[in-house]
Amino acid sequence: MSNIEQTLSIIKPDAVERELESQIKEKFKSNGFTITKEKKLKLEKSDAEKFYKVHETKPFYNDLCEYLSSGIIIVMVLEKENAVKDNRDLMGATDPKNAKDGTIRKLYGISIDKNSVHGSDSIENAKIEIDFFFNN
Ligand code: IDP
Ligand code: MG
Repeated sequence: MSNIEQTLSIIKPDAVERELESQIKEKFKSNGFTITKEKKLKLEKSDAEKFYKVHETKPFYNDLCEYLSSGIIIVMVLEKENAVKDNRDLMGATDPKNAKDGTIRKLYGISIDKNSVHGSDSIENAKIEIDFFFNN
């Protein structure tokens, strides 16, 4: 039975600045993901605040929103079977120090805040996040 899903991925400013776009996209493609939509943009801080609203009570919320809106990002819809979980596995742990070998954050992440990629954490949030960037 086919279980094709979509998830939202973002290449964050630290990775765009270091020109890691093609390496990271290659990682998605070689792991079976198709990039079905994509755009390159710079968020206003107020947009980042909306996007990360689930984290608004966290101590790092302000820095996180400053950071996500600090430079160009590349936003993509990734598609494959079990895309949400498989992308989380391919990304690795939030803190690159704890990420497994071969994961994107282990390979490219600098620190817990500059961890190179975002990925939706559930099918429900994937829908909300895809809508946020592509249906307006
Ligand atoms: P995730 O990106 O692995 O889903 P979340 O817990 O959803 O991790 O946090 C969103 C983002 O906020 C992380 O990717 C990271 O950049 C940042 N972040 C999470 N925890 C911390 C922290 O303890 N200090 C600073 N930044 C953090
Ligand atoms: Mg998250």
